[in-house]
Amino acid sequence: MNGRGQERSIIGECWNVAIEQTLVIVKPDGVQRALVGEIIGRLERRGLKIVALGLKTIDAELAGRHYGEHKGKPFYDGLVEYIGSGPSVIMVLEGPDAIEAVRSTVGKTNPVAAGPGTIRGDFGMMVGRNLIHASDSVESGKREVALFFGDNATVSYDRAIDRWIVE
Ligand code: IDP
Ligand code: MG
Repeated sequence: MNGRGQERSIIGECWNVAIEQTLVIVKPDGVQRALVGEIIGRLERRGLKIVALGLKTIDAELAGRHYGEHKGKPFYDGLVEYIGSGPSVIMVLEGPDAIEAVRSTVGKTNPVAAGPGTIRGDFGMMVGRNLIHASDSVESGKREVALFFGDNATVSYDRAIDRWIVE
């Protein structure tokens, strides 16, 4: 218990803030440019917890399922080619309001419009090479985590620092 009569659970509610999971992909350009550590480090230092992690080349079938909402758009074929052009680092991050926290750390889709201090704003130049994917809603987060890692594949654990990050 946390002193307010609430259970201190890692997944659930803490002080009216939802503990969420989000799927993050360091895309092939991030891997090739040796930015994996930099990108994960920024998200980790913000307070997010890694609960699943792997390296994989995303084939066209998986890309089609992941990016289904973009089928038919002019950039779709190029997007599938880009995301499958080499290995990606794929992870599930967890934390309070994790969807919004990660999206704001990642920055706008087009790196040129992304603010300085964001991952895309600091390291990207073009929308078709924007380094990183992050789920855009709780619903898409759940769908994407299940798509890449299956059900119940995340690891539940406590870190000593969590009480300095989650009130
Ligand atoms: P998001 O990654 O910020 O959620 P979405 O609009 O969902 O952005 O687009 C998915 C991905 O498709 C982008 O991250 C980017 O890699 C690619 N993309 C989106 N718009 C364009 C475009 O106009 N040209 C080329 N690639 C694009
Ligand atoms: Mg999106």
